Amino acid sequence: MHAATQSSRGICPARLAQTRAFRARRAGAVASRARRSVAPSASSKPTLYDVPVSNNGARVRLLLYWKGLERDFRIENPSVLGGLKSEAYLELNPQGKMPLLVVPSPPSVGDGDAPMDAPFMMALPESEVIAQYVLHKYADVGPLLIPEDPDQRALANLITRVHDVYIAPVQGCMYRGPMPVEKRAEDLQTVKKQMDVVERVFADAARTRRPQSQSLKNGNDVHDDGPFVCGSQPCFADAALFPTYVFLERILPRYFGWDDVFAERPRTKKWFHAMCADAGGERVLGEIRAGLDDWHDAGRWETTGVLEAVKDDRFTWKY
Ligand SMILES: N[C@@H](CCC(=O)N[C@@H](CS)C(=O)NCC(=O)O)C(=O)O
Repeated sequence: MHAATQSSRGICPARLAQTRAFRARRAGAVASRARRSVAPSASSKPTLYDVPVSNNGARVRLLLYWKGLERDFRIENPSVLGGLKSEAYLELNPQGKMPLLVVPSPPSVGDGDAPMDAPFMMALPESEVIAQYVLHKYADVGPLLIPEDPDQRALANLITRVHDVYIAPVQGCMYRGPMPVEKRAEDLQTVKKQMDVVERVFADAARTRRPQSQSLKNGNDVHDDGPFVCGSQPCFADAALFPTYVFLERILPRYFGWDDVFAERPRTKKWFHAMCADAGGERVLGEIRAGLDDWHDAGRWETTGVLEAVKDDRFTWKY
């Protein structure tokens, strides 16, 4: 399963042509056919539908990078199915959002390979659900990325929850539109508040590590100070939070005039820099920043009305 022999890059030309033909058929398929034909073709690998700039998808990609699982998954742009709002995609994820993981059926004994039109086993949307699936399904591959200490695990879950419930739903205020100026300002205020909440959780996580480290250090006031959410090793919470902070760190100064998104958030700052220095983090950083630069070059912040909104001095834009 972990061998690279079925990688789309290593696939034989005949199979590649077959796969391409299959994908072409699939893109034009009507919804009733999509459920059958959307199976991840000949590779029988799980397929992650996602694009590089997607912060929710980057949570899953980062876990794959950290675990060394990249060759065991295919990553496809949802455009191969006609886009997020196509019938074929909505059949798999009625929310019309990415990421989406399509897990193929296991090949039957003696098959050798999955048939081209094999039905998939499950279509799994929602980045946190996919993340948890990857963490548990591949628990024995690479680092565990789940804190063993229950206190640390609870705080990792909390930071993930704060991200998913309070930040991700309003992050669009930074780059989507048109949007009523009042709503944009209100959502931005929420983003600012939640950045403070995240800083507090970082502090709580460090505090819960302190007694153990103190005893290890013979009572000195030295404790495990990170830099990651749960200490010296990254976990799933780092993967959930970091891609969105790549958005915040790039967009808020550029378009909303913030001087420093980490001012008065020293723990978050230290964490962010550690994540940027991490090989997997650096990779995700590059993927997302390149996507944001493309958006910039395409004039996204003009067309969505962001630049116009921040001229409205009835509201606070710079925190
Ligand atoms: N709760 C979902 C949110 C997914 C989400 O909003 N994805 C964005 C990309 S990061 C998307 O698909 N946006 C396109 C759209 O909403 O049309 C998750 O965590 O997966």
